[in-house]
Amino acid sequence: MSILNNFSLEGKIALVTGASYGIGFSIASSYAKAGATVVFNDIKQELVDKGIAAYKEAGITAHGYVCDVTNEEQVNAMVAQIEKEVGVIDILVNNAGIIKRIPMVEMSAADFRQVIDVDLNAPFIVSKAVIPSMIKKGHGKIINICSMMSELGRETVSAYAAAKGGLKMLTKNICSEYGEFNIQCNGIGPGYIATPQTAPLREVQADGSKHPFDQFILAKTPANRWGEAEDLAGPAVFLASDASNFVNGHILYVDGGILAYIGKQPK
Ligand code: NAP
Ligand code: GCO
Repeated sequence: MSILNNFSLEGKIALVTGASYGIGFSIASSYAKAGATVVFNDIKQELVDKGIAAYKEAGITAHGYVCDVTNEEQVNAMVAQIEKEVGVIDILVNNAGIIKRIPMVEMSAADFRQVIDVDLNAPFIVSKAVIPSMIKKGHGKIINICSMMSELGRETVSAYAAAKGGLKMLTKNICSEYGEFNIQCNGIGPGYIATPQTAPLREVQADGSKHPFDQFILAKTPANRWGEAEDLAGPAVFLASDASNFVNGHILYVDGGILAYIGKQPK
């Protein structure tokens, strides 16, 4: 038998949250290519429709549901519907996320809470909804999409860093609490990836030059480029597959080397 069989997701059902585009779409597509049945959700019907069309164009039949991951009732109803219509979820990727870039002293408590709600409370709510069936089935994989901000801070992202730091610890706790049931919970910490979420940081300036933040990130990244959503595909398949059955509570940083690097020396 080939070692590559260990990476196959044939026969598995994967739910990727907020996956009609961006990183979630790329991860879900890689799961389909590895043999899994893909299920995703988004807040709005139009985004679910767009997502289904985009998967179709990529040759993938995806099951899309409208659900706000911060709403426990909606999440429980969606998971019950998926179990009925598609089957028990083997792989959950908590991908849906938002960011608000506001200096901390100017940020309202309501804005702070909203980021925590989507980026931290929702992974708790969705994980909680899928774990009981994973226990009954005898296995499960939960992958939380963390961030550089699970380790580092920077100006304007206090809520996001607090949420993603918390998500790293939720990952370790799910591993600690449910590892004995053959559930592996790991995180992926993407570096700076070119998606709609980071588009404002890459906007070309009026004079045609790169955005200062764009230049800053290139100087901080040994790979000397932004990541593409596709860069996360291989690590995501690994963490969803039997190849990682003894990897638990780990955050796999996929960052072109940012966390290893002290930064470029000024000339
Ligand atoms: P994105 O392009 O903004 O996509 C995020 C997705 O999540 C969208 O489809 C969004 O739907 C959905 N979503 C937001 N709130 C939701 C909710 N309450 N319920 C259901 N779906 C919801 O972001 P991305 O860059 O692909 O990021 C995906 C994940 O990776 C996020 O957790 C993000 O924090 C993380 N991440 C991104 C980067 C990066 O550099 N891009 C780096 C590290 C980590 P709507 O369009 O309807 O809002
Ligand atoms: C920011 C960015 C980041 C990234 C990512 C880094 O404003 O600094 O949006 O937070 O999206 O999470 O890993």
